[in-house]
Amino acid sequence: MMDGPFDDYPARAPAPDTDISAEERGLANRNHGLPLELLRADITPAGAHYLLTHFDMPHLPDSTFRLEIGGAVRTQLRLSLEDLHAREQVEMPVTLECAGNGRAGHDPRHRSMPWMYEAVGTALWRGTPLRPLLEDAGALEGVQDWAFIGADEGFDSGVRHHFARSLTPEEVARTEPLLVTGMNGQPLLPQHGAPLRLIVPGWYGMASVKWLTRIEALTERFDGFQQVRTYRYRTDRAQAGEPVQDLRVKSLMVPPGLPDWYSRRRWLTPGPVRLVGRAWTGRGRRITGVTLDTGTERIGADLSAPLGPHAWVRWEATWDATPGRHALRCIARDDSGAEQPLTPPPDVAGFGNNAAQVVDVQVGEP
Ligand SMILES: Nc1nc2c(c(=O)[nH]1)N[C@H]1C(S)=C(S)[C@@H](COP(=O)(O)O)O[C@H]1N2
Ligand SMILES: [Mo]
Repeated sequence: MMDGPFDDYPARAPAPDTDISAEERGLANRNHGLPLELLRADITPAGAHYLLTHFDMPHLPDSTFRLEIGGAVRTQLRLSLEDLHAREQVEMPVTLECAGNGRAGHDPRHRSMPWMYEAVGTALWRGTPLRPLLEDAGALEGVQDWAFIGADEGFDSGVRHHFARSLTPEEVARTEPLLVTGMNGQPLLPQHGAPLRLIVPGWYGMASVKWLTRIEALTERFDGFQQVRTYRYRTDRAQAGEPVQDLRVKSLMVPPGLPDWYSRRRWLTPGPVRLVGRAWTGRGRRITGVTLDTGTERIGADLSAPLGPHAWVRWEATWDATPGRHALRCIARDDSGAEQPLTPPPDVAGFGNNAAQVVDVQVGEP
């Protein structure tokens, strides 16, 4: 790895699970997760939605904000927030998950944001569909990619860049992204990309560029850092890898009983326990089942109606808790036949870890 412009850049060698670096602690304090007990809410309160911000949050006052659409287009556009609000508005529940969610479940672990299970949330996003706006700009012959460029800028691996991602015209047509100015009935909060962000339904969160200020039509494929140097599935660092895109099937449960403050281990009394959680998947696929595995039993969960084609479903199951220590797992399946694995899928950067959550519970007499 290059050092870039900095002296004494900290080592990013794979770390054993016992060794959390000061830099990882710094990232974990800037980027918080969803407290898992709030999985009970259909829509995640904006302040509890997970956050992942690579650089510094830019300050973009509403009155001077403009979105530019340029590059290989017939008509360059420069839109104010008023222009964007005057267009068709839609509101849609979308489940967002960070591609690095579960990274800390790998051993050894890639040094980055050390997520366990909590980098997921479902908000009601409000905005205008992207595709008609791109049609108004009009792609010229030979456009292969649309680049979405955020106002935030920094370094990674020695490369200075704005956070930016791209979608091909086919990916735009398939995912129907939104240009979002509202979240859960309120204006977008600064940490979630105010005043304007992209939301790409069904994809991991990196595609949903925050603080979006420029869209550019390109006659070649976009080669920005966040597109080609990271967010690739690799089992070896030397590989080019496959791009990280669609959400993998996954589920979580609200940890039952009473928590221990430090270890987060759970304590409950014997008898029936109602377990609740959420399950989600990508590409508009449907969750077909969730199984609660208690170590000795496998219990089929009841599923609620999905909130929308790109949002999680609620599941519930009753477990007759018996005295002793148990490892509870929930395992979801979708209509492509995919099912969550029990161990993390191999990936050198810890992307796409959809291994079943394990909740350690102690059942004891009251
Ligand atoms: N401009 C910009 N957009 C960004 C990011 C960023 O750092 N800068 N992080 C991405 C990543 S990795 C994720 S997971 C989501 C997180 O969105 P949230 O913080 O609103 O939950 O935003 C994406 N969009
Ligand atoms: Mo992310």
